[in-house]
Amino acid sequence: MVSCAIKFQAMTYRLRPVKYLILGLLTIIACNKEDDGFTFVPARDRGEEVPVSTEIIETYLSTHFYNYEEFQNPPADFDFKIRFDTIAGDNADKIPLMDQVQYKMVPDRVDEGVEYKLYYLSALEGGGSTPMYPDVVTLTYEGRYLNTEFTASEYTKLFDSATTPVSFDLTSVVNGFQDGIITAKTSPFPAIEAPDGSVSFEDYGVGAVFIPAGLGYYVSPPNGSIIPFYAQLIFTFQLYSSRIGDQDEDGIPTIYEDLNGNDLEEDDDTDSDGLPNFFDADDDGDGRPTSEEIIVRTYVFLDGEPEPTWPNSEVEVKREYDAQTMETTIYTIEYPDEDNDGVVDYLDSDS
Ligand SMILES: [Ca+2]
Ligand SMILES: [Ca+2]
Ligand SMILES: [Ca+2]
Ligand SMILES: [Ca+2]
Repeated sequence: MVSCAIKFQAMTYRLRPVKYLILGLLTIIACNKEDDGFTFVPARDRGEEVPVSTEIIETYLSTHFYNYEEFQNPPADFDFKIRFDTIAGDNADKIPLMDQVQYKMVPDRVDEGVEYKLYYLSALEGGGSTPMYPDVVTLTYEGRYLNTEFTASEYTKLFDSATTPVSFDLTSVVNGFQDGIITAKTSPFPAIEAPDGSVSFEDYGVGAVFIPAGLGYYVSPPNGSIIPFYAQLIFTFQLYSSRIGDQDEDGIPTIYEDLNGNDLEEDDDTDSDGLPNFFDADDDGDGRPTSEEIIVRTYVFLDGEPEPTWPNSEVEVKREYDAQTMETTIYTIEYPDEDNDGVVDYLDSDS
C-alpha cells in the first residue's frame, strides 16, 4: 500500500494553505494505492486527532532543550537563532523545553468546539510591539515537522526556511503560525540598510511555536512538499516588523472587519457570499465597493504640534510614525448611514 495525496491547486504556495478554501475541503483526502487503483479515505476526525498531536508535541518538549545558555550569555558571534537538541549524554542536565514554554488555547478553524493547546517559546522578547492576527509581518524562520513515522531517522526534518527577511500575510499562513507569531514582539526600530542593500534589525523578538497538525497543514501539505499528513510542525523565527493588514484593500483594516469580535477574520461574512469581509471588496454585496461607502481621512502632525481632532462620526483606525520626518499620520474612517436605519452603508445592502 502506497500512501498518496491529492494535490490542490490552492495549496501550491509555500506556507500558504488558504484557510477559507480549506473549509471546503473537509472530508477529503488521503488515498491509498491498492491493486485495483485508488481508494479514498476520509480525513481523520479533527477532534480525535487533538490528543494525538498534544502527546507527540509534549513528548518532544520533554526530551529536548534549546540553546538558552547562549541566549542568556550570547557569544560574540551569536546569530540569535534557536537550536534544539536532545536531553542526553553531556546535555542530560539541560532544562527541558517543557519547563520553558508557555501555551494558549486556540480554536480549530474547521470544527467548532475543537481546540488545541498551542505551545510557544519566547527566547528573546523584542523591544517593539506584538503584531495583530491579521497583520503582515517581516521575519526570518525555519519550519520543521516532527517525524514520528520513522523513528530510526531524524526526529525533526527541515522543510522550509528563509534566511533573509521575508514578509508574510498572517491571514494566509497556517493558523498555528499565525497564532504563534502574535505572541512575539517586533523590533522597535526601522530596518538598518547596509550599502550592499541587505537589511538588518536590532532588538527583535526570537521565538518558536509548536503546532498541532490541525493548526498546521493536516491533510493538505503544500504541493511537492515533504511534509506528511497529520504532521506536527515547529517554527523558529526572528520577528522584525509588522504592518497593519487590509487584505482586500477596501480601506478598512482587517482587524476592524472582525465584526463578531472573536479574533478570527474568517467567520465574518455580511453578504454570505462565501468571501469573508476581510477578503471581500463589497461587504454587503450591493454592487457598490466598500471603498466607496466609507470615507477615509488622514491627519498629519509633527512632534510637538497638538493632536488633530475629528468629529464623533469618525473613528481612528491606524496611526503611523515616521522617525525621520517626526511626522505622525492618523487614518480615520467615517461610516455614513444614508438611510438612517442604524446600519452603516457598507454593511447595508439596500443603501
Ligand atoms: Ca479591508
Ligand atoms: Ca470574526
Ligand atoms: Ca462576503
Ligand atoms: Ca457595498
